[in-house]
Amino acid sequence: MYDKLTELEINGKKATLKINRPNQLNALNKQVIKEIFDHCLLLKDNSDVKVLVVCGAGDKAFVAGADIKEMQDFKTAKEASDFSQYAANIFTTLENIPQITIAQVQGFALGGGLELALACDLIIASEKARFGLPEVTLGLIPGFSGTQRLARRIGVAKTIEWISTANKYSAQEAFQAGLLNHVTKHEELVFFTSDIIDKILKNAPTALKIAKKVVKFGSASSFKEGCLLESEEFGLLFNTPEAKEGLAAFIEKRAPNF
Ligand code: CO8
Repeated sequence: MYDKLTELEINGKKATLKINRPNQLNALNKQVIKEIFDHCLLLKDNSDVKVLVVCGAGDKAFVAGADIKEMQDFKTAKEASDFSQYAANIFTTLENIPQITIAQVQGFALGGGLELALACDLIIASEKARFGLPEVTLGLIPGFSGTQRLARRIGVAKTIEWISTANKYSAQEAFQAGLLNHVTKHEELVFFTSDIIDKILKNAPTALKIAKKVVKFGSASSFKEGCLLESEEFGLLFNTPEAKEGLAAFIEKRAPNF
């Protein structure tokens, strides 16, 4: 029996996944990665939960990267490469769960920690957060799909600069680069995130899920294929009770009851 290093708390339509190793700045070891996977499987089949917040315990770090101490024990290139692929697949599972996911970043999001945030739909950070991919200082490169996800989020040129300089960027700089959805005052981070969640939860649940699915699909396929799926899904939604209620509520000048 071992202690859990993560917590999944479900509260009605909202879930919170906390990485809980504050003494190690929430570094991602194999156990944490496996627990993230287990939580994703649970959420994938939970149609009551609409929003997931991913956060790190303590005030100092969201996640300070993959667990460097554990990585040092890797014996072969294959072991390292297999772990990289395993974790990258789990981050893709997280990316594709039906819930809208929000990384709530209050401190360091470095290396694998930034890669975890990148697997979330939105990133909201406090002004104290720091971002970066310092792997080259260890003689490595990002290994949890950061080379790919960061480039898709902020562009190839900035990504190569971020990786090759290993700089740590302030929340303001990360916002300006296009990484973040919002920067808040440190003490307002949780409140601000809750406010966004309340806005999301007012809307039609099936439409939320389908919107995420279509945007994600389109970002990995051609414009034409994305538009085709959008039209198909638009048609399917049109026949749902939620759409009938939403349209009727507008005409009747009342709030919809989803
Ligand atoms: N892994 C393991 N332990 C860590 C990590 C980490 N990434 N980060 C911090 N810790 C530990 C420290 O060792 C220390 O533990 P202890 O008290 O037992 O010595 C504790 O957390 C507190 O950390 P510090 O004393 O270092 O705190 P500071 O305030 O002095 O510094 C920093 C904070 C700047 C965040 C510093 O801890 C740091 O630089 N951490 C490492 C950041 C980093 O390089 N991250 C990238 C890691 S590599 C990676 O993520 C690759 C992902 C792909 C992997 C693919 C697998 C095959």
